[in-house]
Order: sequence, then C-alpha cells, then structure tokens
Amino acid sequence: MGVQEILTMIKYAHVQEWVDRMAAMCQPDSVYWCDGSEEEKRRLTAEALRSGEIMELNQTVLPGCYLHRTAANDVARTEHLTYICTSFQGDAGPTNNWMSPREGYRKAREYFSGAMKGRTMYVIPFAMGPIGSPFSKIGIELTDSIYVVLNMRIMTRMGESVLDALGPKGEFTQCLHSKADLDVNRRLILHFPEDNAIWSVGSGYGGNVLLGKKCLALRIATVQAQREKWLAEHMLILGIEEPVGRVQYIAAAFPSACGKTNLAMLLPPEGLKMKGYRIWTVGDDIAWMKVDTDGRLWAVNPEMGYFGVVPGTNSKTNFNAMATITHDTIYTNVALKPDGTVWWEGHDDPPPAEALDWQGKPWSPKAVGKDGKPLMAAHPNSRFTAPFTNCPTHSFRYEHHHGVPISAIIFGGRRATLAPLVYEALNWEHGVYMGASMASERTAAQVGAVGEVRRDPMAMLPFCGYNMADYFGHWLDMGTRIRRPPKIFHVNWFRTDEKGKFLWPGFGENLRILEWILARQRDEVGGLETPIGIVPNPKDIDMSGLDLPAETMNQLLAIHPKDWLAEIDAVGQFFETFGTRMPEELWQQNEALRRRVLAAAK
Ligand code: GTP
Ligand code: SPV
Ligand code: MN
Repeated sequence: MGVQEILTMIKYAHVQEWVDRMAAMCQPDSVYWCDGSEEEKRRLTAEALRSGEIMELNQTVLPGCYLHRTAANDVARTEHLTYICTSFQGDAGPTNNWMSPREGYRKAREYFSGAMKGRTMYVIPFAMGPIGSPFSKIGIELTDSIYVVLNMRIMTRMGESVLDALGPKGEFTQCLHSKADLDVNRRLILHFPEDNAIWSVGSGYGGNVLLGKKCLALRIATVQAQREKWLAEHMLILGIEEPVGRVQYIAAAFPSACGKTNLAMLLPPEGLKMKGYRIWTVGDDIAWMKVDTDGRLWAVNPEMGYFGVVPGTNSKTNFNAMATITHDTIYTNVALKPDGTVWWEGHDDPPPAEALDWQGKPWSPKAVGKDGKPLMAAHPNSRFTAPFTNCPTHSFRYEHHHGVPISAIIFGGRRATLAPLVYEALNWEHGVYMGASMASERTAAQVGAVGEVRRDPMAMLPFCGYNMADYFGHWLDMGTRIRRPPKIFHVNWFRTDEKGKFLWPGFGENLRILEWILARQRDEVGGLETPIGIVPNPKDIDMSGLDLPAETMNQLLAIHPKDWLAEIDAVGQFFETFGTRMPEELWQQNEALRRRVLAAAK
C-alpha cells in the first residue's frame, strides 16, 4: 500500500469503512480508487480495449471515440426492475415499484455476493453540480465496469477534487453497482432515500448504471429537494441571446427520447437567422432549481456531459450534436462500418452497403428479421456519451455556482392528437396541473411497448423518488416561494395528420415557438384564450422562411372539446390512483377545465 492510499484511508475513514464493507460482500480481486487524471483515463481505456469492453473507432475521423456494445437484453432502462425502498409503501406511491429497505438489501445482497470475483472494484468519487456551489451533491460509485468509469468521467465532475470537497465527515450518496452476470432475472435497481444509497446490479446500460444520473440526480435528489425546498427535474436548460445582449433561459421537461437534447442544442432556422439569436446550451436532461435571494428561480445542470439518443441525429435535425460527437465520444449500440466509423438510422450518410449491427452481426440495408421487417443497424435507443464542452453552443455559465435565472418552464410530450402545438397556463397552479396531467407516447428509452400513450407527469414518472401526489404538492408549494414565478407552457412537436405524418417541422423551427413563449413572458404579445389555456394568434408566430400552409397551422393549434372531455376523465382516473394524498387544488383544476370545455362546446 502506498503512502497516498494510507493518507486517503485515514482522511476518509467513513468512506473507507463503507468501501471495505461493500468489497467484503462483492469480493473483488482488487479495489482501485479513481483520481480522475488523464493518465488514469489512458490506462483504463487501454485496459477496456484489451478486455473488449470497448472498441477503438477510426482515430483519424473520430479521434478519442470508442464503441461499446451492451448485452442484447440490456439496452434501455428497466423500469419494472427499478424500486424505491422506503419504510412505508405510501412514501413510494402508486407510480413506483416498492420494496421495504430490509427486503431490498436482502434480495440485492444475494446478487451482489461474490459478484466481483476476478474483477476490480473501482471507487469513483463524483460531484453533481459545480463543486462548492449550493447545488452540489457528492456521490461515490463502486463499480466493476470500466465502461461505467469512463462514462462517469464524462458525465460528472469526477476524481480527487471531489474527495477534497467531501472532507473527512462529508455526506455522500452511497452508489453500488455490479454488472454481475448481466442476467435480467437477477437485475435490480434499488433506491434507499432514507439511507442516501443506491444499489444497482445485473445491468450495464446507462440509465441503470451511471448512478449519478437518473438514480442520484433525480430519484434521490427529488426526495432531498422536497425536504430542502428546491426542484430536481427531468429538464433541459437553454439560453436565448438577442443581439442586444439580453439572454433569457428556458427549462423544459419532455419524457425520454422526446426532444430535450435536440431543443437544448437548437440551431436557428434559415428564416430567423437575420434576427441574430445565439442559443446557449446549459443542460439537456436534468435541471436542479432553487429560489435565490432575488426571489427568482435559478437552475444548474448537475451533469458534465450528454448521454444522448443517437438515431435520428444528423446535421439537419441537430447540427450541434453532430459536431459534439466527432471526438472524445463513447458510442453505445450503434452500427460499425468497415472503415471504423459509425452509422445509424437517420444519419446524413446513406446506409452503408455492409456493416456490423449494434450487436456486431453482419448487416446490410436489405437485411430483414424473422417478422419480415427491415433489421435496424443501430439500436433505437443507441446513445452517445460526450463531454459537455464538446457542444459548440455550450454555455460558459455551466460553472456558475448560482446557475441561470429561468424565465419560462415548458412541459411537453409526444401526442399524435389532442395537445396543440403550444399553449400557456393561466397561472402557476394551472401550470402544475398541466405538468401533472401530462401524457406521452412511449419511446425506446425504456423497455416496453413503444407508442402506447401513458401518463408521464412532468416527464418524471420513472424518476420521482417519492409519492408523486406529494411531489405535485411540492410543486404547488414552490409556486408560493418564487416571487416572480416563470410562466408555464405546454408544447407538442409531434401532432400528426390523418396519415400519421408530423404536421410541424420541429427541430430548429421550434425556435419560432420559443420566441412566442418569451414574448408572452415579457407581456409583449397577446394570445387567444381557450378553455385549455392561451394559444397563439397564428399571426404572432414568425413564419419567415417557413412555408407552412395556414390550414396546417390551424390544425396544429386546434382544440377538440370531445377529445378534451375524454382526456379530463382519463386524468381524473389517474389522479384517483393517489387517493386522499392527491392535492385538492389539482382536482379543482381538473373540474374547472371540464367546466370551461363544456361551456365552450355549447
Ligand atoms: P432522453 O435523453 O431519453 O431523456 O431524451 P431527449 O428528450 O433528450 O430526446 P432527444 O432530443 O434525444 O430526441 C429523441 C428523438 O426525438 C430523436 O429521434 C429526435 O430525432 C426526435 N425529435 C427531437 N425533437 C424533435 C422535433 O422537434 N420534432 C420531431 N418530429 N422529432 C423530434
Ligand atoms: C432517459 O431515458 O431519459 C435518458 C437516458 O436520459 S438514461 O440515462 O438511460 O435514463
Ligand atoms: Mn432523460
């Protein structure tokens, strides 16, 4: 044992004691403390290349880029194996799987016991949020996967500086991960909010194993946020700068694979370029928000990187993402071309004549599966991991300890029908109702049936670490704490025509809607009062350079009372599941909406 290690042992005795206990259970051959250095990165990369955990891509075209393939049954978050372990089931609520902490530890201990035999246990100290800021939370992840270490290096502030910030008695989230035998029948993602601990076993997929992300920065953080009166949300943060220098920030919650990364990296469309906007990306997945001394809501992105959806990414849909992933990026489950570069469905380049698919099997554009359908080259939930500063539009304010002030909050989902392109809440309470009643079509980001509409309140269904009825109550309470609350909006980029084609071009064109939202926030533009909220006067959306028939715009903004009445019933049924814990205000909002829709339908 070196001098440095002995010093660490003495200085961080409380960490050491926990690491020892976990090592005794998992029985790794060795324990290695990560320092976060470049030298360490080179060493671990070489080791992962040797073991086949990652593959080197063409270093001339994609310097610093690697490819990782997960097991075929381990490609997305497994919500059915994700649990909140609290003493009382009511504290997890009806939207979460629940186990008692005793049962959770007992079951998982069985899977963890001896799971790291023949492997190294890596100790990863990491911080979420700028170190030393009032937002900062520290975690330590123990893992037997170098892929996890290399990803955590990109996604978090990781290494020795974190231990310095932790100090000899500092509180940290205990994060334990083992891929074990990657058996889906022996996989569990357990959260113990009462112990500030996370145990994940049997998976190697991002959201299940990069424990700083969904597990800490959302599920555990939501519990802390409720207690400490702040918000931990599944939201992007972007800044819109006008040529005069004014920058306004927007936070937006869309469910998984519904457009956060794309909106956060937005490139102004041709027709709006002359206005000279600059877009600043502050975050693409998670926002932590606090009321500052000025009474406004301020937000930070607790992460340091992007773990983004690959398919559909190209220079037209997301130019900045394409630039982001040209170097120092880990690709997971994309297709590999013979020249050592990568490809996916929706890439700028046409399909390669031959490639290896995401599982490493030979693939060609003509390949069809047993069901006669074309085989995908990349997995629909294939992902890139890239450093935050790789994005050309990244905001230098990501390091600011107090974050950025939020002017507007947007909720949104994937709805082929019902929800119009954009509408504004009448006030904070109505906005909370809009968030609480949100629904969206399921995507490939989680295991399950794609396309089915499900309630996903505030895009937090899979990520709220406590009873969602209490979470809604917390949102209502936060409204009373913010002196100048941001206005709340709902958007839907995914409305379709009868043939299932998207009516709205989306991506960069979404800036036209953000313009209206900010103008509304500054009281500079009117709107049409409808039963569901305020929608734009079509003349108030700048359509320069976009050739969209007036009829299409009408379709995008149309509100169909019959559909809304059915929706209100469905929302009522959803609220019912929370029983008496459901805040009365939201029931009142549902009934007020019903009255307004009925009155308008007469
Ligand atoms: P997570 O990382 O899973 O939380 O997802 P995300 O919300 O960041 O989703 P992302 O921006 O990666 O978008 C996922 C998918 O939605 C991609 O296939 C995009 O091409 C598609 N998408 C994003 N924005 C738009 C849009 O404005 N219109 C349309 N039609 N599709 C979009
Ligand atoms: C999501 O599914 O919302 C993601 C990807 O952002 S993961 O980190 O896997 O949860
Ligand atoms: Mn997400």
